[in-house]
Amino acid sequence: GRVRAPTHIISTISDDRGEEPSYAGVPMSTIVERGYGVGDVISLLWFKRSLPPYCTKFIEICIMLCADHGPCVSGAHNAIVTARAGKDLVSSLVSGLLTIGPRFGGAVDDAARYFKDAYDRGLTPYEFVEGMKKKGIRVPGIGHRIKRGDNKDRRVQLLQQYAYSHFPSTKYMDYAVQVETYTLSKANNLVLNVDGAIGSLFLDLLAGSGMFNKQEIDEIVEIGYLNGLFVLARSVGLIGHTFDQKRLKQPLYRHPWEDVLYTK
Ligand code: Q5B
Repeated sequence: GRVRAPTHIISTISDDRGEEPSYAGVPMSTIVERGYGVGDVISLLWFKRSLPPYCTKFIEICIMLCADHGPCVSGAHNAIVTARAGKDLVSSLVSGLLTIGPRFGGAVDDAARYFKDAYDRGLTPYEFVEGMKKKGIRVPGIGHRIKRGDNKDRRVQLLQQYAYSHFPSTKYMDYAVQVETYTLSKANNLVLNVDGAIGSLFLDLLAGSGMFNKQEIDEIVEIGYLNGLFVLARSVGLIGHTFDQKRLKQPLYRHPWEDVLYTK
């Protein structure tokens, strides 16, 4: 019989061979006709399934809330400096994106991993936080440079409010809030931050929507899909900052001497 030559690439999320491209089997025309949004497209291309509207709306809220956080954060600063060095859009964007990591915006996956492990093992917030301290690991999803217990992050509150009114269960987020209550008793800056809110709420979405089995949830958490939400969202802001600098015809950035401690 006919033998298929081995292929060099396996792809399962999209197909451009027919009359029109399709995402996870859904043709472009259907996506447009049914009024799908970015959340639906992310569901198809990342999770290979159509998620219920409350889930796709949640994904879109995450993206809207994380799109930008002003010019002073690491990513925007890098993009601004790069744009002012005369570099192109892609260079400025990438320079900003490269700052996303364990301290800035890239703690979503680890927050989900650690909150899930601690909750599933039945650890009290005290046992979890003190256990992390003994291991010398900062709790991902906790802490912020400018937010405080008496000045909480509005984005976190908005995500929580949405989940309370739409999610069947918020057990992981409730656990993250208990962790926050404990960390705030130690220091006023140790609030649940936007990474921790998205990480814990996405666990609730995965576990409560009935759209994923246990093996799929473990795989999503293990591979680390969730930093992708911050990366995608913040790209919108980083591109905006790049255009802003170019529109303003800003000159080459040079950091002022007065702001450097020259020491031996
Ligand atoms: N301490 C975020 O630190 C930050 C602790 C902790 C235990 C913790 C820090 C951290 C985990 C990673 C994380 C996401 C680096 C943050 C984001 C997006 C953003 C950004 C924006 C946007 C801030 C002072 C004392 C020390 C530390 C202890 C701090 N965090 N202990 N667990 N998690 N968090 N990142 O203020 O005894 O004095 O040595 O790494 O979730 O990135 O808006 O800016 O949208 O753009 O620099 O919101 O919390 O505090 O380093 O001076 O620490 O607190 O051990 O204790 P800070 P430090 P000690 S959201």
